[in-house]
Amino acid sequence: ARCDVESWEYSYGFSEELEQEWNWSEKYSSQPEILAYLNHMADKFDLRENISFCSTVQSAVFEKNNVWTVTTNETNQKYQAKFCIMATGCLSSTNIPQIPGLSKFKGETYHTGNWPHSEVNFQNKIVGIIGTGSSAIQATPIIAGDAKHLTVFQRTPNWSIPARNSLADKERLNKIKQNYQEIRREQRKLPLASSRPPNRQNTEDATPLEREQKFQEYWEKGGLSFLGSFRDIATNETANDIAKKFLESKIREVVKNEEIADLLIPEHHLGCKRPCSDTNYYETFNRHNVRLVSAKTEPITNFYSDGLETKNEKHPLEIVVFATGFDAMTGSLEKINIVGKSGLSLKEKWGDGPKNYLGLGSSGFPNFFIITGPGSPSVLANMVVGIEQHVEWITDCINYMESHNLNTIDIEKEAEDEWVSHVNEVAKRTLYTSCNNWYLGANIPGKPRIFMPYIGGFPKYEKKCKSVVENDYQGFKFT
Ligand code: NA7
Repeated sequence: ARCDVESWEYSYGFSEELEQEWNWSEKYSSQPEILAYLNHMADKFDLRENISFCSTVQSAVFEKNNVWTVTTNETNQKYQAKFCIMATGCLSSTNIPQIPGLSKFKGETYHTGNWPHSEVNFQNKIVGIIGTGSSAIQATPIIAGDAKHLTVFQRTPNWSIPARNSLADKERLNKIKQNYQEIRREQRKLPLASSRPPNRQNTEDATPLEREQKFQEYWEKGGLSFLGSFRDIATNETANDIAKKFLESKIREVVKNEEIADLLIPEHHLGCKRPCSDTNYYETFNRHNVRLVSAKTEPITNFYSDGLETKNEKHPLEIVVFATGFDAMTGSLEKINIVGKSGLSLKEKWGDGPKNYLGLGSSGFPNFFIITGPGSPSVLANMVVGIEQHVEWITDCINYMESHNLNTIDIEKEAEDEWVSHVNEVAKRTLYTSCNNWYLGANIPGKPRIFMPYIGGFPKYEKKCKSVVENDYQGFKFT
């Protein structure tokens, strides 16, 4: 898997030295290179001593004496601290659907979000992949190149734009390095906190020829920036339909079999399910060793010892890859028993959806912060910028508390309620609530349907966070 924001900007900006010494080898780096970068950073800043590895946190409880007690599973070890910061990630709690008979399956199974560190060998194997989101769209062409046969089990097709990954342009990177801080400042002024300014024109203000040229221009740039080809794609149905027609024609140009192309073309609004950025995804369906099975006619019913079954057919398989996504944004937080001031757990409090203020914390949970929590731009902006902005805000807040001898910070309930309704109201102005997506929690059976990330854009959000501080931490209360 690769990042879907260019690597030079999908990287930390807090250290000029780190920025200058690190060289990305590709436009969109792959997982091993991103991991190498993180390891380099851990060494450079001597972080390993402060990390307790292989620790699964079981509970975090706010005690009467205003400290958090955190307990880990493996060693049942307890840690105490004044502040508890959750950096558990938006897409880290994997979702494996409850398909009957899975325990009977004798072959190998993997989840794309929980991949083994040792190599998985697909050579000459009969493989099935379940799902057609971003992870599957990236994995499918690579697995197809190795496997004897690959069956892609598709429940809902997704829109995907060629990433146009390439080796890094060294000259361009050197220019960026000369001006890195300035570029990063400019980046934060853009809705997605990423370097490509969207086109400010509305689709219907352009002539058909201008539209075609603009779509082509953004399509050639590659990746998710296609969504910025016109400013109203995410909000206006007609504009969205026009963009979809363009992408449909691109899929049909590549996929030779018309029936397969029909199955690969999504119905939902472009952007509603997070679009994907691929390398040779559609081309893969022209290969002789790849088959697409659509749940429209052939839903998966169960596993058996040698494969899985769909409505009318048995599919013998040696390896099954679950590319079935995540319990996004709240999953990892709710797996931990987080108990606040009144003895209520975060999971109980969030039973109807994640009640939060600015995505930074939740009322009744003092001295408790969440990095890129629900209610913040998080997954709808450059994640690394979102993380750094939260780290800066939380660090400043802790410094403020320490320098003013303050014991606790909590959130006013009214401020929280107002923020949650604002987040929902902004989302309703877009087309992003019109389909079943993980932003709404709609991929997890029983999860409340609430639009979780803040879609108002990174600059507005950052401004709000700053103004809260300038107004004496408006919406927060201290003791
Ligand atoms: P996604 O985007 O949530 O995709 C999961 C896929 O798995 C999606 O196509 C689902 O179909 C499919 N799925 C889930 N459960 C089932 C069952 N039971 N049967 C068949 N198919 C199923 O996860 P990814 O890991 O690809 O990407 C997550 C984000 O990571 C991505 O958006 C980027 O931001 C990075 P559905 O659409 O629900 O019908």
